[in-house]
Amino acid sequence: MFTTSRRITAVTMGSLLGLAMLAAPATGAGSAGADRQHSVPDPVPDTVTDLVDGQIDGTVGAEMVDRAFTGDGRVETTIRIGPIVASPHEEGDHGTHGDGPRGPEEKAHGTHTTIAAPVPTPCLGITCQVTSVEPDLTYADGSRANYDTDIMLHHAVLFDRSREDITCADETLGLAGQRIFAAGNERTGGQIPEGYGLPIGPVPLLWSVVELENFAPEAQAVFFDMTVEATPSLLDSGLTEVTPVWWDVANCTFDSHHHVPEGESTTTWQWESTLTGTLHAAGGHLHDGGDTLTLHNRTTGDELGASHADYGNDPAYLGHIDTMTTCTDGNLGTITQGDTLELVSDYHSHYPQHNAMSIMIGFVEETD
Ligand SMILES: [Cu+2]
Repeated sequence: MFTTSRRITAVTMGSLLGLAMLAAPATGAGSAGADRQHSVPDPVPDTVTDLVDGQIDGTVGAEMVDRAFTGDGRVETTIRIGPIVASPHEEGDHGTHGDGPRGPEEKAHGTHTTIAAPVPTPCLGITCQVTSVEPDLTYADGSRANYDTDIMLHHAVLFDRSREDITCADETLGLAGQRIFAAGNERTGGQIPEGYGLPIGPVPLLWSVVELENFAPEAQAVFFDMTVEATPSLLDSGLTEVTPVWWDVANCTFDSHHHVPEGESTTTWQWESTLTGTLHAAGGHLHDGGDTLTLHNRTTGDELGASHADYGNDPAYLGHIDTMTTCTDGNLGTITQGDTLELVSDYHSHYPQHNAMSIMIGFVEETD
């Protein structure tokens, strides 16, 4: 079902971004999910150049700063992307914050900086199964960067260009590779239920896009950190593989932005499933004003998962969205190829927004 040309061109976006270390051929990228792998970089198509032009301010490095065996066969790796120098915001005005509908009454105004970075593999030359990812935004000394220090993590997306994206396979964005994890400023971790793992190949085919919003009148240097827990699968990890699936009301656009009006609103998006299996985990991302993100299987009538936004739990967020709940108990429901899945996004915003987001990532055990 996947053509050779599509599989091969998925390699090229990383090279295009000047990520020299990503230009290595993906040969031997592991046996897991071999049907979505490819091995040869090829010339950059013009459509991808157009897509990325103007979206990325530059590239930065990334480093594995810590690595420890947890004793139960897992490896915990801390990866730091950066330093990322967020451009100064001349006006430095936050707006005010207060009681809801949801989130602050005024949009925060800052200056955006977007970078691309290679991501070192947590697997050290062998295939492994990732079981959790914990994101954070910090300064060089390890202290946390947030609204209370005049900066926020607009979003970070992690791509595996050794595999084809599930819901954007036929779109230009699909050329970037499979979207396997994302984080907003709420920094929700990705947790895969016991017994399951996300397969990552042995060569560094992971890369990321990180967008920051700086409210300070001076530049700020920060790091996007990820603590990744993985089980090396030299022989048999004993874990069942799951496939990451990205559902997004503005799917396959580079920025995932969509409009929400002032007040209560619902935005929906449907996708005809191209895979068959069981959904084992799901988590969502919304912006200020966001309430709930729900995934339904309209064919079976089942609700598969809901992710709720919350506010006011951590003073560092100054009233902005600080929590998205996740569903990680496993067995959230079944999906059959051809089923209609619907993502329903509820906002109750103090102000109209042109760049809201409503994204859910799920992990599916494919059974066909
Ligand atoms: Cu976002």
